[in-house]
Amino acid sequence: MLTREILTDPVTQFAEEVRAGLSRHSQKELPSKYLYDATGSALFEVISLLPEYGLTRADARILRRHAGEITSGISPPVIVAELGSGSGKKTRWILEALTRRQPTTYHPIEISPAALAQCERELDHLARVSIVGFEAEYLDGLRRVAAGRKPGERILVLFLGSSIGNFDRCPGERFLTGVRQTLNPGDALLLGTDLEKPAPRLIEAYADALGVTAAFNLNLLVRINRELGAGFDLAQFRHLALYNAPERRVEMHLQSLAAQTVTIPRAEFSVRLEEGETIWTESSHKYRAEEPFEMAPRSGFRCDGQWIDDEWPFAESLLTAV
Ligand code: AVJ
Repeated sequence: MLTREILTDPVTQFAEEVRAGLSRHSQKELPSKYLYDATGSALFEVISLLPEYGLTRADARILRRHAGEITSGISPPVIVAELGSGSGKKTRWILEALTRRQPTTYHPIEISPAALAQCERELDHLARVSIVGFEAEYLDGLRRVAAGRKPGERILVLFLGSSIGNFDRCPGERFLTGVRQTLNPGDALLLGTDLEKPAPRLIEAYADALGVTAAFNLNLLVRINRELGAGFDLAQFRHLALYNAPERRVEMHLQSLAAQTVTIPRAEFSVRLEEGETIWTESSHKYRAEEPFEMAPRSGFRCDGQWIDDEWPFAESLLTAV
């Protein structure tokens, strides 16, 4: 079965956020969630296949090997909500483990309609799984899931792939607190976190030889051109990936190769960039294995288990709402 609810995210919100981020006097920035239009979501799927980018494969290995153990402590009936499902490929292992015990409803929550449609196609064939997707931002979608739960049902929230790494550390914990507030005691959150590794290995992962990550990053300007009528010339920008050691995060930037002024008609403003100036488009924070255990009690959870991949340091942590 396959049904879908659409929650709208107007173009005006995009225009406002672009304007706010690009009119800053200090570091200009754009929200990373806008990287995921249809092209961006497809490019991310390619990134996940790159030899340099081991993150997605590490996550998938953990879920494939340990899905039974991960889900065994959550008492049925369980409904699954996934924050930012993307293609949903890795989720299959969790859903198959649960359907061995019970028919399962799966709610992918995605801001990208293209990714949501792909996720529904990817998982629709699974026996005993009903998919009800939400085209929505994380917490809006999760609130809709929680509002529809039946008495006695537990929610398992999946926040895989180190998507939490896009948040700065304090907002990330506030976000976990927001997730907790929509849940009941006994509900669970499976949290994926990419672990610290040597800076050269990280830089390679975010500045791949083929230039797929560069295309993923530059596509944000293509999207602004298309949706807001802007005049960004891609030849005047380059992709930059750097490791910010004190903050323990990879940062992606778009660097202006010349002094230039770009008009963005549907945001009703123009942005002036100096030669070498950057627009910060994404952060990918890296964690120590003990951090999920420390973040859990500060956001209303208890960490009941953790699984780490040995090939590419990455952790899945199972948090229970207390
Ligand atoms: C999907 C946010 C986890 O930060 O590693 C991959 C996105 N950006 N390459 C990440 C991404 C550039 C990815 N997350």
